[in-house]
Amino acid sequence: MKLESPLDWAIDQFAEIGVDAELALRKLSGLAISIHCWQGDDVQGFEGGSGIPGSGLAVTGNHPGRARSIDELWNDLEKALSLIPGKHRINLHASYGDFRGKPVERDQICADHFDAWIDWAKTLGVGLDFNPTFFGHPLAADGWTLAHRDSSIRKFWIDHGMACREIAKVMGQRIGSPCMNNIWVPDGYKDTPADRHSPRQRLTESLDHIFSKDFDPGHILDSVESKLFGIGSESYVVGSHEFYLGYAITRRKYLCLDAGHYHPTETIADKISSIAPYVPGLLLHVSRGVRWDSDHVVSLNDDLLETAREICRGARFDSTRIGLDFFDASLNRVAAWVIGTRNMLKALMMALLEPGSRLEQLEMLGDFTGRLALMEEMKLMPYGVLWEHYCRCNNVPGRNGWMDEIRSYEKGVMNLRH
Ligand code: RNT
Ligand code: ZN
Repeated sequence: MKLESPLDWAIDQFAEIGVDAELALRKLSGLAISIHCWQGDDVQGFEGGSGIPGSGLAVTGNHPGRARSIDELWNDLEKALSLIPGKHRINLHASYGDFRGKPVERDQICADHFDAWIDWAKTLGVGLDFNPTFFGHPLAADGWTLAHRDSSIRKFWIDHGMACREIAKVMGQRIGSPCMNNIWVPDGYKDTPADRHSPRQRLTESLDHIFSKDFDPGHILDSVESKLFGIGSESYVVGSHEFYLGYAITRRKYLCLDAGHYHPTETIADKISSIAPYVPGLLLHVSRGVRWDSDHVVSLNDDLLETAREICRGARFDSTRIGLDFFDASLNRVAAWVIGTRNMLKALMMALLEPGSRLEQLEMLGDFTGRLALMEEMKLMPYGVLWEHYCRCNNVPGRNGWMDEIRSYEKGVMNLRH
């Protein structure tokens, strides 16, 4: 008797429950993850400034080897991409432009400052996404930008937002794939406000101004991102979930759901099907909050799996953009990208291997015992064999080997940065 290979055996195991594993892997290879550049340098950027004050964000840890220039960040991203199966996208913040050591005001930035990024992305065959940077700047030092009570400060940030849409448009146009331009602002109060209404009205007006120009959705897509609280904005965030939900629905914008931006027992997985019918699309900022919006590296946990399943169940691949948003300076930063992105892909693979119609059928029959039984049995299915196969087919190391590459890159490249 001829012994089946582990791969054939795994494929058979899935076929037995009505799942075509090879089809699932083909679908997986069509999914692009938008990898955030800011894990590589602790959200510092290349403006020569002081990083992220006025953001309500915190990066903790002091692992050596932070990228300090575009070249270093490119090298690190290329290393990460070489260890991640599939074709993906890179997500930039406006503060990561190629400013060549010259100070350029945020309201003056233009596509020229991103030429080098666009050329780099084209060479690698990756798409680009974009974010205006409404923090880490003297005019955001008090934590207020688009909703600032001072109209001249508001104007500065509106102009920044508009400049960024022009840049994103050029990125999408030159690369030939629509660039997602995501707006997140930190604006909020540390303590109980007297007036919750006016800042929200100002934010609406500023956003409407930024979006007043229409662009081809084949070049740029616009999204808005809410938040529950930040450091220094614990009592009130102008751009709350309800604010942006209403805004995105009425203005036909993508809504960005960041996994760390809700109450700790809420999950973005459940929000996808609730919101998707009412907006042009969703952007996910996949992150992992530990007790608070701590932006830990994405782990293959139940939350992530349920989010991946919700994307795959509704086949919402076209209208859901999957972005990552975490920053951990206590780990090797390239490894953080690799671990987080591979986990996102593993979750998507597992979701694509779900026996969807069987589960739905049980549910329709009211057989909730059968539904739970099958869901639990699915947990020990031979996903690992398929993942190894997928990595091999994409010329990247499987479970063994990639960490060795990180260690030698750390020793030979990152540790030499002083
Ligand atoms: C902040 C938001 C936002 C940022 C990045 C750097 O809480 O999540 O998306 O993390 O823009
Ligand atoms: Zn986010």
